[in-house]
Amino acid sequence: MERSLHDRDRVGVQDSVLLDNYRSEDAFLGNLKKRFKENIIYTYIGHVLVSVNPYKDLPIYGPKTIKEYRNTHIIENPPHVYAITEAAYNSLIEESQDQCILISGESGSGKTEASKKVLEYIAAVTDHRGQVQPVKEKLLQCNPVLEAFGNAKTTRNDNSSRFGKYMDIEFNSLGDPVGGNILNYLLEKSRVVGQNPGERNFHIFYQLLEGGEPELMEALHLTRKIDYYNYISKAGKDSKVGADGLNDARHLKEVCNAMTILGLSAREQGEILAIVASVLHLGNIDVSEQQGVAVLDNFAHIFAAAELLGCPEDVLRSALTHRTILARGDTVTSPLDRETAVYARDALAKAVYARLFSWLVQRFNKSLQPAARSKTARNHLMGILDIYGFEIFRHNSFEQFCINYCNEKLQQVFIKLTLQSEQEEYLKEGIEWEPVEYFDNNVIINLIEQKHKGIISLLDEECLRPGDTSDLTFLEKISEQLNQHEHFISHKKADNKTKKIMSREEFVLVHYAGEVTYDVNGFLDKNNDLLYRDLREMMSSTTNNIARVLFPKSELQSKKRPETAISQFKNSLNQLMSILMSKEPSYIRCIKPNDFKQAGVFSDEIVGHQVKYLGLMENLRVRRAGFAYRRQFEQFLQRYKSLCPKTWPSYKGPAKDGVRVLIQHLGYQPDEFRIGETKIFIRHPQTLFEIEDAFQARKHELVTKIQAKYKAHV
Ligand code: AD9
Ligand code: MG
Repeated sequence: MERSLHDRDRVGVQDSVLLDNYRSEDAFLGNLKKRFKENIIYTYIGHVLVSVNPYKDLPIYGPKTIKEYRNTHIIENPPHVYAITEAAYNSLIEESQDQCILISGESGSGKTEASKKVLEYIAAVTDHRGQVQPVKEKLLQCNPVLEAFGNAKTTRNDNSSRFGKYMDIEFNSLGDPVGGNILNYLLEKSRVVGQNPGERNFHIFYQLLEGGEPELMEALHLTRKIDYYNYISKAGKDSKVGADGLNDARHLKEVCNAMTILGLSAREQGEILAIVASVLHLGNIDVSEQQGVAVLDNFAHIFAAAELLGCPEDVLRSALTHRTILARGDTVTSPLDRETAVYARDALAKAVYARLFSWLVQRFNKSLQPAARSKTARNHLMGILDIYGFEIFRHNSFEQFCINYCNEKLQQVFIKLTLQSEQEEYLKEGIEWEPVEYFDNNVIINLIEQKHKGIISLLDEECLRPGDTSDLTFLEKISEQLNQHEHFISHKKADNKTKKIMSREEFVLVHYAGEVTYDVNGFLDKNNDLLYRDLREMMSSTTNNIARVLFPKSELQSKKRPETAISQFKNSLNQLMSILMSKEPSYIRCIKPNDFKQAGVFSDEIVGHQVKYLGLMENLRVRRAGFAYRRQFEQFLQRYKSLCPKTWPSYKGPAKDGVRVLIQHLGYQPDEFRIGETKIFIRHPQTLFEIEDAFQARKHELVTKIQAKYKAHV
């Protein structure tokens, strides 16, 4: 294991701040690569952890390593996700500060794995009195269920999260976890009814078909043939076999077991699986057309879906082929044509599944509620954010637009909390300092979310505007109104200026992470997210108890038009931003070393691209241009006072003066430190390493002395 700074040739430096040539991207990449080749996947930029996905199991996790990191300061051990977690946990306990750990990076870079390590660490180091075991167990068991329902195999990642997740863990004043709360963001529900070649639907469908006991399969009217079901086998032969390395049958047992631990009754679990099975049956209901009117075929599946959801078969049949509109108190019912009926069927499947997913999260939250909160002591929260990374596919649609918009917002948090706040802190503390330039992506966020003028407003307007609107009228509108924006390229501008080859159904956004070409097809439909009234009405009176609560009657009675998908997303993201901004953040920036999910392969080009758009070089420059370490006077003095006879065993007087006395005694040169208003700033990590070493030696000496005294006394 990497131990110290002395082994730089072989394993590089553990904090990029220590690189001689810290401005050079090559030096930064070279350092990551050197370490990666030695199976050292973690590197710091100050307190930001950079993690390169090894694509193989490394012996760097588990109880023994956790012990090594417990109660240590971040600088005392090699970089690790445990070190970041320890630091955050420590700050939560010692300084009563709410924390959040923000994990970012593109698809397949290791975010979800990192989030699990954070949780694993917290679970391992808390609750020594054995009082909150059930809470810990529940927190850990949320993941397998959420992954079964919300993750899928994509071309990028065999276990790709297709939803965003923010999990708060609530700690009591003793530092033990007493509860939790999960927020979920925008499940990619289009996947329920179709996937790209080589990809799969959500894991749970395959788990059920592979792992369901014979009686269950019979009750759900399912056969084990995956390619028999349209919704899960459209993507070609890859989807028919289990995803590489995924053991679907075994996972189903884990999922059910986890649900039991989370307090879901056998009845609830049965109803959940019935809903999952109903989706498979819905997908197999064929629709044909006779004289312009949709006709449903395949009775067995209509029957099965109706039974599982708990509605009369004829009601389902009619709701899938008719549409009732309320107009001034009158109801008008008209038959659907084939295309619209297929749309209605798919919309029902997507709505049922996505709402089930949100219901699961709510159900877990109920189960994770703290038993009782103390009236006197405030509990503290540690949030873990694991949300989809930036996506650039060959074909990008509404989903990628939402995901990339979300990443712009997170980059903004990173800028505000790291780059900007770092600079502001120098100002506030009155430390002289030369500002570092960085790209502020606020301009792109404005392009997307500015009221009336931004893409979201224009999209909503097109969705709500009566008359002949379509994806193309939306494109026309944004092309006209945003043509001048430097981060927007319409096909018109592309033709004239950039000579970019774009179809007339596309637009390009120049994201902070790169250019993405979006195809507008489906934007309006997906944003409207329409589910015909007949289907909602039917669902609100089913006898499957869970299905019924997914579609409350109040929704039908509401006169208000439901919010569009993107507006809902925007609001929930903005809420998330304020949650994050109110906490002390820690960062894990995940990097994918190659595009082939392969161990041992480090592509300079692919890593270089991520380093660029994650803003790591800017991060490094800001960090390096300033001071590697800072601490409040009180904390600094408290830790190191024993190193100076004038401050030990006690020091009376302001902490600031105590710090001055202490560092004078230690012989610091004027350039090595600055005294701010509330904190001391130390320029180089080495200075800190030295004082920390001295402190450890002194501690050892004092402990030995006390022990000797005690022995003599006895
Ligand atoms: V996505 O945006 O949800 O598509 P993630 O979450 O960033 O993506 P994930 O954590 O799922 O990626 O990692 C992808 C795969 O890389 C995992 O399934 C593991 O096989 C592999 N991985 C990631 N991190 C580690 C690690 N620390 N050690 C070993 C890892 N393997
Ligand atoms: Mg993930």
